[in-house]
Amino acid sequence: MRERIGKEEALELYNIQDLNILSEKALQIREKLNGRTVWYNKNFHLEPSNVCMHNCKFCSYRRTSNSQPGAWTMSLEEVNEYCLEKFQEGTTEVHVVGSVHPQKDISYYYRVIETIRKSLPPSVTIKAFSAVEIDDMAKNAGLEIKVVLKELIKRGVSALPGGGAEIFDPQIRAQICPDKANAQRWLEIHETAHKLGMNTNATMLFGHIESRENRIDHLLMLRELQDKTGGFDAFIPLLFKAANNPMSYLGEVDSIEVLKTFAISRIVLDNFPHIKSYWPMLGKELCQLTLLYGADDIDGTINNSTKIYSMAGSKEQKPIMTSANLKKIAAECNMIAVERDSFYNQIIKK
Ligand code: V47
Repeated sequence: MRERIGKEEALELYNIQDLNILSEKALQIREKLNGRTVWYNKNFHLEPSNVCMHNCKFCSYRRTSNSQPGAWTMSLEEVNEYCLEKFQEGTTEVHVVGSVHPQKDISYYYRVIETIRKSLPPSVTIKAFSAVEIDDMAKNAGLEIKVVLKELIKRGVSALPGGGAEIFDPQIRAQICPDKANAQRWLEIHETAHKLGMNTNATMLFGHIESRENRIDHLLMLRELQDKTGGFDAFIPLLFKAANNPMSYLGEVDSIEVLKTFAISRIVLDNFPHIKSYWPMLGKELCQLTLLYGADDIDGTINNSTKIYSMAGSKEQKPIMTSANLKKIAAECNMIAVERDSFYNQIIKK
């Protein structure tokens, strides 16, 4: 059996100059877990509002109130209309993530889910709310996390996205997202979800003020929870995009650092079945390259439904892909795109 990689060894991987070595190591693990498969799904995102009480310095999407230019907050009617507009034949997932609206209480979020459930066929999975949103819903309503998650499940939520993790280190968090759920709370919410039978994802926002050591510590904390629960499906390294936010002065890290971070994530997170490469943030070309550095999932068709990354300067200003586009990305890497549902079951066409 392979020895599990430790912190010092993981950090040393960053010093390898020959990228082929990192690619080879990551591909070995990737192939064992996923063969030559590149998973994708037919999905769209719903971002009910961008008015947020939190003040994350990396965020280009947040507005402080409804009256600010560029702010939106959907009524339930608008949620319904939006779902009907974005749903396409074969859509299997809606990904819901937005903001913590200072004037909306938990009943708004419950009703958003109830509205989505009524608008879309029962076969569509609702993957909803980051741990940060759930934390605030619970605190503001004076409820335990377990209670809120059970209420969401009752209304149709069956998976959690991985947002809000950023970088777990408290000193970095204090500088980039001082006023939201800390690492322990983020991990507790995912652990509770896993115990209730929900699958969840995990993310890491990298390429800003964090060190490589902060990244490795973040990965090791996720690996530890995964050892305990086995409830994570995918890990998604999110590259900091620098336009239109208070951290713009930092610029962005180069593609080599991105590829190294993907490969090292694949190597360290030996108990995560999937590493997802999110093309609306990376752009199609870099996303394709990450397939050679351990990624096995390229998210989905999106149908021009997310603004978080376009507002932060992604080159994908209107993110949309067909199954044919996604298949081409995989085929050009000598891999095979396979359509999946939210739980990584292959979709078999009748
Ligand atoms: O937590 C915000 C990130 C996340 C910026 O679970 C930024 O399948 C880069 O979690 N540059 C939300 N990143 C999105 C998210 C996600 C995305 C795709 C798939 C899944 C999944 C989850 O977006 C936030 C934050 O880390 N983010 N602003 C920015 N300027």
